[in-house]
Amino acid sequence: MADVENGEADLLYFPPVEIQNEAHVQSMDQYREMYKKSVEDPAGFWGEIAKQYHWESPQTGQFLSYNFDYTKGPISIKWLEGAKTNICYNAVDRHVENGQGDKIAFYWEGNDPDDHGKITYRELRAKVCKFANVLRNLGVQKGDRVAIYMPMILEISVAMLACARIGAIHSIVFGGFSSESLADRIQDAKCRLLLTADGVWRGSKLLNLKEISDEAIAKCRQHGHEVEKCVVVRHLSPFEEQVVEGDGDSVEEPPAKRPARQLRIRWHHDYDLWWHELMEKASDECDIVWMDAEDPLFMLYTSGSTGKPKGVLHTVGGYMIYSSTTFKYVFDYHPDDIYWCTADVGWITGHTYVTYGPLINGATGIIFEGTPFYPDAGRFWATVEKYKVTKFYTAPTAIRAIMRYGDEFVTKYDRSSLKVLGTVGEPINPEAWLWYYNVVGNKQCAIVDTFWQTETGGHVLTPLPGATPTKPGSATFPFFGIVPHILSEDGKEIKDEGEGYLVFSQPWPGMMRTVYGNHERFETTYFKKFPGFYTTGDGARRDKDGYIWVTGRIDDMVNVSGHLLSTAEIESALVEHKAVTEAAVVSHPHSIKGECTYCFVTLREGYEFTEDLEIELKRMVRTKIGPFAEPDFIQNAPGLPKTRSGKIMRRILRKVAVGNRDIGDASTLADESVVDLLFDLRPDNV
Ligand code: 6R9
Repeated sequence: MADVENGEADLLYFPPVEIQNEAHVQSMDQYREMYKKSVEDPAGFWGEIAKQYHWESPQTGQFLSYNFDYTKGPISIKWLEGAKTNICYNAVDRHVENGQGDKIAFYWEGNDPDDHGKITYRELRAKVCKFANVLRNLGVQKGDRVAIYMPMILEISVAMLACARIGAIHSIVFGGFSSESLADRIQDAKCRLLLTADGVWRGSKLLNLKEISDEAIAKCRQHGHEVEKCVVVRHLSPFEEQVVEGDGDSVEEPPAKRPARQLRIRWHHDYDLWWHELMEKASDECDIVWMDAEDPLFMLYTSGSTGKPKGVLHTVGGYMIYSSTTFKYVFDYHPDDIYWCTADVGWITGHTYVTYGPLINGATGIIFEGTPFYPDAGRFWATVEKYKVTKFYTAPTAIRAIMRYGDEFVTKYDRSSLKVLGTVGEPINPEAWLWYYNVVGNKQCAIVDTFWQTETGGHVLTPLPGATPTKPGSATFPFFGIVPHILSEDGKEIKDEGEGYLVFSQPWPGMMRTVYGNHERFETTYFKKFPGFYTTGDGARRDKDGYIWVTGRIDDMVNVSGHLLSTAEIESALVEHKAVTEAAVVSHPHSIKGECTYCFVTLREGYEFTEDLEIELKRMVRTKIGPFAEPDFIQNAPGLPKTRSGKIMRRILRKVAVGNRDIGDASTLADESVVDLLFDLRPDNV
């Protein structure tokens, strides 16, 4: 067991010699030299890297033009404007043309360990071409948005690449979101096409994605937005289908592979189409649409502090260069690697480090449908042994959850293939870091704690496996091209040791370009707090050795198991319940999830706070947002601590949530007695 208290966490962990000797970057001196060039001459540095990819025609405008200071005009970021390329061509065709067609692009590992598959680059090219033709036949054109609501199956990457091939903008919605969240995102992006699957097993839970999709389509219709077609992958019912006539629609009740796993889905002849039927008829050759480097590639929604999610927009050229370069250096990629990122493609980590980054490098990756606990808590390491995984990337919340089951689930599997172990999504506590290092990595692996965001497109603070001495819990230093600063509340730079707001002063190729359909929101959210800087929304501390430690969100955002949720979004779900007049949600520490949500609800006259109501309220949040957003704690709050101007003092609610009566200065409160009452009503089970 890691001995955090005895100072193990304060030690420096140096790169293992074998990793260092074959690494792309082998020392801090080499890192510093490359870093210096990347920030002093971004056009030279990235221009050199850009030569590795195929460009159909050279850039015509400037290599880089930008404005980070809204007082001087609109915020804009442009890399390689005028250059024509296609990310699908670079991720797939290029490798086939270079003689790598027989290399495995992905292994697919199903929820059930007996379910697996694989696809070579050549086969992937054929599938992508077919589906790109399907999209074209359905009338999808360059610039159209396509919604994707799919599980972790090969088709999700095929769908992304097919969109990219013809210049359609994909908008993936994570399979754990509710029909309401899906409908909101479809409408915001004005998608006319939805791609989904019948359903998926996650551990021992069955998710009927088609039913959720149907509900979302119906909700869109109620709001006057028409989803014209829904393409459904037959995933749980791979064999002969049976059609049972229903009332009006027909109900498909196909025999499942395993009898216990039958899934009934409703079939709507006006909009539903089977993926496999469309694919059968489509040609496996499809022309590439050459895109401007600054054309949109995809949008991905992330929580906004006002409650309404933001469609983060990424563009083709910069994202291509950045996703692949961070992949190459941060995982120290070599052609014989077997790389596994456990993230769902529905999140940015899956976009950049399951699909695009690895494929652009020609890597062999794994798409994993299951969970870390099915069939048991050894699943990750059984899978590492099965495929001889060399580079592994997961979230601290998964590490903490697995740790609880004891070391044996890890040590009984052969992990000697592992070289680099990555984490992402939230700060990793030193204890989990040390367990990952000592037990999983057997002290033979480099740990890379990678800090980044949906908005940054790829890693921005991270160690490099062959170069950076690491400290448990620190994301260490900036990646190439990233210029971090720590600012105080009044915008003063904290140069040496100290803590404040984490911001960046220069653009990098993979950063977001705008919020889809709302450039003003982009400017306000990220650029108005400190003119001239991109604000991450996170706090950070620099220690005496210059290491950066990300301390967590400083806006009204909660990071539950690595998923960012806005407290405002949960509050608005709660007040939709007829019993609730007001709600205030704060973050509460959680030993596995990192953080969880603690909700205060003020009830309407005539309603009583009961266990049933608590269950109903939790369900309300599940259905409005998604199962992963379900609150852990709900507390009755006859009143909320407010300032005289009516602002809820969340700082005080956070103290109530953890039962800490040391609430500090409460003099600005309109009514101080409310605080004592809240402490008295605090449930015992917290
Ligand atoms: C990639 C991703 C972004 C937020 C980010 C921060 C937190 C991510 C972290 C980390 C500390 C790390 N975060 N990685 N905090 N150390 N290594 O997770 O994107 O879903 O947009 O979340 O996650 O708070 O601002 P996204």
